[in-house]
Amino acid sequence: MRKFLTALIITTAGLSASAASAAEIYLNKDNITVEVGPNTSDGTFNNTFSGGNTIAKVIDAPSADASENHTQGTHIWFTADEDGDGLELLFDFQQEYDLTTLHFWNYFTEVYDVDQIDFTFFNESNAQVGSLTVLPNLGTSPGITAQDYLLAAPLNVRFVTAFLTGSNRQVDFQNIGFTGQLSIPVSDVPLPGALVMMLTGLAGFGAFKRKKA
Ligand SMILES: [Ca+2]
Ligand SMILES: [Ca+2]
Repeated sequence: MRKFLTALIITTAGLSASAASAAEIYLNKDNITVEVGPNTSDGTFNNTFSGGNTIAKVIDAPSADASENHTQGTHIWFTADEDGDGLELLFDFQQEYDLTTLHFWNYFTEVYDVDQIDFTFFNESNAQVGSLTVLPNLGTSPGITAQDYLLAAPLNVRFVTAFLTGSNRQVDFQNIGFTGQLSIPVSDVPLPGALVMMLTGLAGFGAFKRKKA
Protein backbone atom coordinates (compact mmCIF):
# COMPACT_ATOMS: atom_id res chain seq x y z
CA MET A 1 0.00 0.00 0.00
CA ARG A 2 2.96 2.31 0.61
CA LYS A 3 3.87 2.20 -3.09
CA PHE A 4 0.36 3.19 -4.04
CA LEU A 5 0.42 6.18 -1.69
CA THR A 6 3.70 7.33 -3.22
CA ALA A 7 2.22 7.07 -6.71
CA LEU A 8 -0.85 9.01 -5.65
CA ILE A 9 1.23 11.87 -4.24
CA ILE A 10 3.37 12.08 -7.38
CA THR A 11 0.31 12.02 -9.61
CA THR A 12 -1.39 14.78 -7.63
CA ALA A 13 1.74 16.94 -7.85
CA GLY A 14 1.79 16.35 -11.60
CA LEU A 15 -1.79 17.54 -11.91
CA SER A 16 -0.98 20.71 -9.97
CA ALA A 17 1.87 21.42 -12.35
CA SER A 18 -0.34 20.85 -15.38
CA ALA A 19 -2.77 23.42 -13.96
CA ALA A 20 -0.04 26.07 -14.33
CA SER A 21 -1.94 27.49 -17.27
CA ALA A 22 -4.67 28.66 -14.86
CA ALA A 23 -5.17 32.41 -14.64
CA GLU A 24 -2.63 34.37 -12.59
CA ILE A 25 -4.28 36.66 -10.06
CA TYR A 26 -2.66 39.68 -8.41
CA LEU A 27 -3.68 39.77 -4.74
CA ASN A 28 -4.35 43.20 -3.23
CA LYS A 29 -6.95 45.01 -1.10
CA ASP A 30 -9.69 43.92 -3.50
CA ASN A 31 -9.33 40.22 -2.60
CA ILE A 32 -7.13 39.85 0.53
CA THR A 33 -6.74 41.45 3.98
CA VAL A 34 -3.72 42.50 6.08
CA GLU A 35 -3.36 43.44 9.74
CA VAL A 36 -0.58 44.32 12.16
CA GLY A 37 0.47 41.13 13.99
CA PRO A 38 0.72 40.64 17.77
CA ASN A 39 4.47 39.91 17.52
CA THR A 40 5.19 43.48 16.36
CA SER A 41 7.89 44.89 18.63
CA ASP A 42 7.59 47.97 20.79
CA GLY A 43 8.10 51.05 18.63
CA THR A 44 6.30 53.85 16.83
CA PHE A 45 4.39 54.01 13.55
CA ASN A 46 5.36 57.69 13.06
CA ASN A 47 2.94 59.18 10.48
CA THR A 48 1.72 55.82 9.09
CA PHE A 49 -1.83 56.21 10.38
CA SER A 50 -2.12 59.99 10.07
CA GLY A 51 -5.15 61.35 8.26
CA GLY A 52 -7.23 58.21 8.82
CA ASN A 53 -4.88 55.96 6.85
CA THR A 54 -4.89 52.25 7.73
CA ILE A 55 -2.48 49.33 7.35
CA ALA A 56 -4.32 48.54 4.09
CA LYS A 57 -1.70 50.85 2.54
CA VAL A 58 0.43 47.67 2.41
CA ILE A 59 -1.87 46.11 -0.20
CA ASP A 60 -3.18 49.12 -2.14
CA ALA A 61 -1.01 48.78 -5.27
CA PRO A 62 -3.44 48.31 -8.18
CA SER A 63 -1.09 45.91 -10.02
CA ALA A 64 2.25 44.14 -9.62
CA ASP A 65 4.01 46.62 -11.93
CA ALA A 66 2.43 49.77 -10.48
CA SER A 67 4.70 52.69 -9.53
CA GLU A 68 4.00 54.44 -6.24
CA ASN A 69 5.28 57.82 -5.06
CA HIS A 70 6.43 58.06 -1.46
CA THR A 71 3.86 60.08 0.52
CA GLN A 72 2.20 59.81 3.93
CA GLY A 73 -0.83 58.39 2.15
CA THR A 74 1.05 55.53 0.50
CA HIS A 75 3.88 54.31 2.75
CA ILE A 76 4.31 52.40 6.01
CA TRP A 77 6.96 53.66 8.44
CA PHE A 78 7.70 51.82 11.68
CA THR A 79 10.61 52.60 14.02
CA ALA A 80 11.45 49.81 16.48
CA ASP A 81 12.70 50.65 19.96
CA GLU A 82 15.61 48.19 19.79
CA ASP A 83 17.93 46.70 17.16
CA GLY A 84 16.58 43.46 15.65
CA ASP A 85 12.99 44.34 16.51
CA GLY A 86 10.44 44.87 13.78
CA LEU A 87 6.95 44.90 12.32
CA GLU A 88 4.78 41.80 11.90
CA LEU A 89 2.09 41.67 9.21
CA LEU A 90 -0.59 38.98 8.88
CA PHE A 91 -2.12 38.39 5.44
CA ASP A 92 -5.32 36.41 4.82
CA PHE A 93 -5.98 35.46 1.17
CA GLN A 94 -9.57 34.30 2.02
CA GLN A 95 -8.92 31.10 0.01
CA GLU A 96 -5.90 28.99 -1.01
CA TYR A 97 -3.53 30.06 -3.81
CA ASP A 98 -0.46 28.49 -5.40
CA LEU A 99 1.92 31.46 -5.26
CA THR A 100 4.18 32.21 -8.21
CA THR A 101 5.67 35.65 -7.44
CA LEU A 102 6.30 37.87 -4.46
CA HIS A 103 6.52 41.65 -4.98
CA PHE A 104 8.11 44.19 -2.63
CA TRP A 105 8.18 47.99 -2.96
CA ASN A 106 11.05 49.14 -0.70
CA TYR A 107 12.03 52.66 0.38
CA PHE A 108 14.94 54.13 -1.62
CA THR A 109 17.57 55.10 0.98
CA GLU A 110 19.54 52.85 3.29
CA VAL A 111 18.69 54.99 6.33
CA TYR A 112 15.02 53.96 6.30
CA ASP A 113 14.59 50.99 3.94
CA VAL A 114 13.64 47.42 4.94
CA ASP A 115 16.68 45.12 5.10
CA GLN A 116 15.13 41.74 5.83
CA ILE A 117 11.70 40.11 5.58
CA ASP A 118 10.97 36.67 7.00
CA PHE A 119 7.90 35.15 5.34
CA THR A 120 6.05 32.10 6.65
CA PHE A 121 3.28 30.51 4.57
CA PHE A 122 0.31 28.51 5.91
CA ASN A 123 -2.55 26.60 4.28
CA GLU A 124 -6.24 26.87 5.12
CA SER A 125 -5.76 24.52 8.11
CA ASN A 126 -3.00 26.78 9.45
CA ALA A 127 -0.34 24.13 8.72
CA GLN A 128 2.97 25.66 7.59
CA VAL A 129 3.64 25.00 3.88
CA GLY A 130 6.78 27.11 3.39
CA SER A 131 9.06 29.90 4.53
CA LEU A 132 11.30 32.40 2.80
CA THR A 133 13.79 35.06 3.94
CA VAL A 134 14.23 38.01 1.58
CA LEU A 135 16.98 40.67 1.73
CA PRO A 136 15.37 43.31 -0.51
CA ASN A 137 17.19 45.82 -2.69
CA LEU A 138 16.75 49.56 -2.19
CA GLY A 139 13.62 50.87 -3.88
CA THR A 140 13.67 52.91 -7.08
CA SER A 141 13.28 56.72 -7.10
CA PRO A 142 11.32 58.87 -7.56
CA GLY A 143 8.58 56.40 -8.56
CA ILE A 144 8.94 53.24 -6.44
CA THR A 145 8.38 50.01 -8.36
CA ALA A 146 8.39 46.43 -7.07
CA GLN A 147 11.27 44.02 -6.86
CA ASP A 148 9.92 40.60 -7.93
CA TYR A 149 10.84 37.22 -6.44
CA LEU A 150 9.80 34.16 -8.47
CA LEU A 151 8.54 31.33 -6.25
CA ALA A 152 8.59 27.66 -7.30
CA ALA A 153 6.29 27.05 -4.32
CA PRO A 154 4.53 27.22 -1.91
CA LEU A 155 1.26 25.64 -2.93
CA ASN A 156 -2.07 25.98 -1.15
CA VAL A 157 -1.32 29.20 0.71
CA ARG A 158 -4.08 31.02 2.55
CA PHE A 159 -2.25 32.80 5.40
CA VAL A 160 1.13 34.58 5.29
CA THR A 161 3.12 36.05 8.16
CA ALA A 162 5.81 38.64 7.33
CA PHE A 163 8.30 40.03 9.86
CA LEU A 164 10.12 43.13 8.58
CA THR A 165 13.30 44.55 10.09
CA GLY A 166 15.79 47.31 9.25
CA SER A 167 19.45 47.45 10.13
CA ASN A 168 18.96 50.70 12.04
CA ARG A 169 15.49 49.96 13.53
CA GLN A 170 13.73 51.72 10.59
CA VAL A 171 11.14 49.86 8.49
CA ASP A 172 9.84 51.99 5.61
CA PHE A 173 8.23 50.56 2.49
CA GLN A 174 5.28 51.03 0.13
CA ASN A 175 3.64 47.66 -0.58
CA ILE A 176 3.86 43.89 -0.38
CA GLY A 177 2.14 41.97 -3.18
CA PHE A 178 1.56 38.37 -4.21
CA THR A 179 0.71 36.77 -7.54
CA GLY A 180 -0.72 33.27 -7.69
CA GLN A 181 -3.32 30.91 -9.08
CA LEU A 182 -6.31 29.59 -7.20
CA SER A 183 -5.39 26.20 -5.73
CA ILE A 184 -7.39 23.22 -6.97
CA PRO A 185 -9.16 21.61 -4.00
CA VAL A 186 -7.92 18.00 -3.58
CA SER A 187 -11.54 16.77 -3.71
CA ASP A 188 -11.89 18.28 -7.19
CA VAL A 189 -8.82 16.56 -8.67
CA PRO A 190 -10.12 13.74 -10.90
CA LEU A 191 -8.40 10.35 -10.58
CA PRO A 192 -6.85 9.32 -13.93
CA GLY A 193 -8.19 6.06 -15.40
CA ALA A 194 -4.88 4.23 -14.96
CA LEU A 195 -4.77 5.14 -11.29
CA VAL A 196 -8.32 3.86 -10.75
CA MET A 197 -7.33 0.56 -12.42
CA MET A 198 -4.26 0.31 -10.17
CA LEU A 199 -6.45 1.01 -7.14
CA THR A 200 -8.80 -1.79 -8.18
CA GLY A 201 -5.87 -4.16 -8.65
CA LEU A 202 -4.42 -3.33 -5.27
CA ALA A 203 -7.76 -3.87 -3.59
CA GLY A 204 -7.94 -7.33 -5.18
CA PHE A 205 -4.40 -8.12 -4.04
CA GLY A 206 -5.28 -7.06 -0.47
CA ALA A 207 -8.33 -9.34 -0.44
CA PHE A 208 -6.24 -12.25 -1.69
CA LYS A 209 -3.63 -11.74 1.05
CA ARG A 210 -6.26 -11.61 3.76
CA LYS A 211 -7.80 -14.88 2.57
CA LYS A 212 -4.41 -16.58 2.65
CA ALA A 213 -3.78 -15.43 6.24
CA1 LIG B 1 1.03 51.64 -0.54
CA1 LIG C 1 18.20 50.04 5.96
